[in-house]
Amino acid sequence: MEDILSDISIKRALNTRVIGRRILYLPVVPSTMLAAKEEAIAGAIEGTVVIAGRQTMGKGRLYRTWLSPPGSLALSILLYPGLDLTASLTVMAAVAAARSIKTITGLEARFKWPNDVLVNGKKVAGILAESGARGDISYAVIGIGVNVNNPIAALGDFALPATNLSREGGKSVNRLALLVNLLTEMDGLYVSGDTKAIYHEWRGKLHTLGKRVSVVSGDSARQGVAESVDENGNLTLRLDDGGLVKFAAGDVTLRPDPSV
Ligand code: BT5
Repeated sequence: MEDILSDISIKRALNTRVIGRRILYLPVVPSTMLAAKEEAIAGAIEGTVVIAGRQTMGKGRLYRTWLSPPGSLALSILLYPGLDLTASLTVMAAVAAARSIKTITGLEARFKWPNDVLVNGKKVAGILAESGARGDISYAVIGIGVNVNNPIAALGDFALPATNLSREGGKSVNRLALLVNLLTEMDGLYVSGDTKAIYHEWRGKLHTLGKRVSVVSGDSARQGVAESVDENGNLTLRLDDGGLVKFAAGDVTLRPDPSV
């Protein structure tokens, strides 16, 4: 399979039911999240996928930046899920990413709550779920960025060290094959709607559980042991005084506990 991304090469290699019914490949774009939202506002069909050769203003959570230079993968999927599936989209995308990484590179991916995909303890991919509405139609956009063959040194230093698939696997990775596999896995999970099974697979790869962490929300931080996560990705933290606090995935950042 050639490693050339284009509307045609992707469409030709794809055999999915919902995700990828429409493919928009853009060589350079500020952010595929914004492009996918514009598609939603214009009434695009469910399963529209926007893929970028590179992004100039890639977005992370909480107004952070995601760098996606050439050689990486950056895509956003437009969905019109019911309320039942909306909360599971980040978990679903993480599972799809881990499966495709395993299939295409043989590497085992693990997750750092709530949305980081790690290989050998370093961040290889990030997931961002956003939602909006056009009139009374609610939409969700799920963004996935993967470091594939892009040089890591060029990214700079992050709190959580970054890596890419070619470095971890020792050889360059065919991005088209990875993309097609990722969309196919996501399609299977989304169409199945089996949130229980998806959650169990995700939880099994969650390296955060049982660890001492600091949960940062705005200006405040709480320390404790990450005790459990529920099906919607909410984390329960066991505080040192024995109390329990629950955190929603959307609005917090996880750091190692500075006191250990
Ligand atoms: C994420 O946010 O990890 C979600 C990233 C989602 C990116 C995709 S690409 C396609 C779509 N279009 C977009 O514009 N976004 C989505 P968060 O957990 O907030 O992590 C962001 C943090 O990761 C940054 O503050 C950096 O520390 C670090 N970072 C930035 N670029 C990185 C990279 N390429 N690899 C590893 N870490 C990175």
